[in-house]
Amino acid sequence: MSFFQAPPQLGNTYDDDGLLKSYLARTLPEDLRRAEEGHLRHLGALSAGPLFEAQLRDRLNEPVLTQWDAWGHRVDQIEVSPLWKEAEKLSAREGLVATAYEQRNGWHSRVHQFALNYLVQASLDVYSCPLAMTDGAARTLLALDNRALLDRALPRLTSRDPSTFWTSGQWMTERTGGSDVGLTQTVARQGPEGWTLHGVKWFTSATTAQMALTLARPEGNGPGGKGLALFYVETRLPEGRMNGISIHRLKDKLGTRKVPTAELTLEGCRAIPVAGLSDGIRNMASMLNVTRTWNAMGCAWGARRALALARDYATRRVQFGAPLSEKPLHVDTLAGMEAEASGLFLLAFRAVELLGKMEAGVASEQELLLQRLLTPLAKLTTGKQAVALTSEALECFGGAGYVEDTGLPVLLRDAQVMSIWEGTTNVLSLDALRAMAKEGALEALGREVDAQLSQVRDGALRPCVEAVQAAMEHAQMWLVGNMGNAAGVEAGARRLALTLGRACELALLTSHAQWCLDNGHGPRTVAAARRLVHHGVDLIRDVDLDDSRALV
Ligand code: MFK
Repeated sequence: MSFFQAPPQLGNTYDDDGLLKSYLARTLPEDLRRAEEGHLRHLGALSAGPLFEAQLRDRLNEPVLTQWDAWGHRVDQIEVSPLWKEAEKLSAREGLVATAYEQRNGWHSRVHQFALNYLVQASLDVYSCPLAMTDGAARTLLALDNRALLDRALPRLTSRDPSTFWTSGQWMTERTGGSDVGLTQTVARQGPEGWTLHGVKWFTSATTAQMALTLARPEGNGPGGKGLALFYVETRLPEGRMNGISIHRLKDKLGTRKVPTAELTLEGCRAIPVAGLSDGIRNMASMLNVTRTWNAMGCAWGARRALALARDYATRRVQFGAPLSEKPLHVDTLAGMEAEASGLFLLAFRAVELLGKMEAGVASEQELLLQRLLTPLAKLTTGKQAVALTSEALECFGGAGYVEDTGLPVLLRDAQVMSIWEGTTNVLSLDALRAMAKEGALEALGREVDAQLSQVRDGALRPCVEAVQAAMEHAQMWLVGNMGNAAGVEAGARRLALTLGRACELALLTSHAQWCLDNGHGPRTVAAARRLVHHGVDLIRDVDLDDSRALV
């Protein structure tokens, strides 16, 4: 008799997610949570049902660039996949950006917005990329308060009407530097009709956007990031032609293959300075803070999707006489993944809360410092976890996890970008160092961790409290001990940053576990916190730099 394996199924992504439910119960005001529950469940059903099915059907559709029409005109049209077209409309309708800007619920608006995205994005083939940049552009225009640009672009970027909704690009990367953006070569020239840009952008994500924020050096300006200015660009002129932009080709990438990522030449691209003619990198920072927060949340929904599929499959796959879900070693593996996914979920949402407080104008000095440090820590820590976790999830399917038409390998390929774009792990570790050195943010993080731990009373959580305290103490001592040793601090920056990120995750998970015990949400998060301790929090090691040099 032939045997056919049943594929993994998804349940409603809201109903099936006990961690999300307990988090929202703890964080959102009760009336808001109750009022929104129907919408959350609706998105959870869409995500697990029609969108997931569409995603599997759409697997082989990738964006196509047409540079020339039949009569030789340069057109540079990008056709995106059917699911992406649907995702654009859905994003507007469901308020996936707008919810944060309508500010109906003060700082909770951000938590609300990201809860919506968390439920649905894993079924939208990384449409989160244009949405993240759209959100970042809206925030940047607000922060820099350019009235004319706000009047023109903000209503579109935050529209709930698909016919008026715009997305934005974030064009930073050039051939000279993805990390060292100060090397940007694009020049801005002022002519009688305004500013034009001239140069090459080497990676532009989601190039179908109607507008972009980008960096260029006004002629005569000095080198480095200070000499750059931030410009607003609309990709098409009113008559429909491209705005001095030609698209060379789409990148042939490992993952995020539904995202049209292009190389562009700007030659006479009309642009408007957003905020003066210098300090472009500083002015772009609010965009980076938003997109890096999206990145951390992207790790949370990617990890949750991988784990949901692996967990369901474990109940369907029988080996050696029993379902995998009854095999102690498989249970151990899934439990380890759940602990990591829980930690990274809470760290990503903590970054969201702080962003929300900052934007609503209710963040304390302390919280502003914390937001500056926690954002890169969340981005870099969750990025590494998402890659490891999705790799493990694929292994849970054995050979099926390595076969494309199961729809599983794409989970890993799409996760891999999370530690690369928006700043690599190393670049973000150095950013975290700068935040600690310049702005005293480590003390703010210490106070945050103490505040989380002060909630904890249950004896089962004692090892978690001790592990966090020991890691934080070690981090502080290591930094003090290496004062004056700039190369040593730089070499150890990633170990330091990951230690702080993991310590923060464990502190958040431990205090959430206590809350769950106190509020009838069960002992599951206690087990997750205890498990995270075993995975290790403190990664700081005294590594001899000369030894490292000898190895490369
Ligand atoms: C779900 C997925 C969603 C995500 C989708 C996104 C789509 C992907 C698109 C991309 O990947 S776009 C490309 C992303 N590229 C990067 O993220 C660049 C990575 N490199 C860095 O972040 C470097 O650290 C940086 C370019 C910022 C270093 O440049 P500099 O010139 O050495 O910057 P410097 O001197 O440290 O900072 C300049 C100013 O900006 C300083 O202010 P002051 O002038 O007042 O001193 C800094 O404090 C400020 N600044 C820099 N980074 C900041 C910041 N302020 C706040 N937050 C930050 N993170």
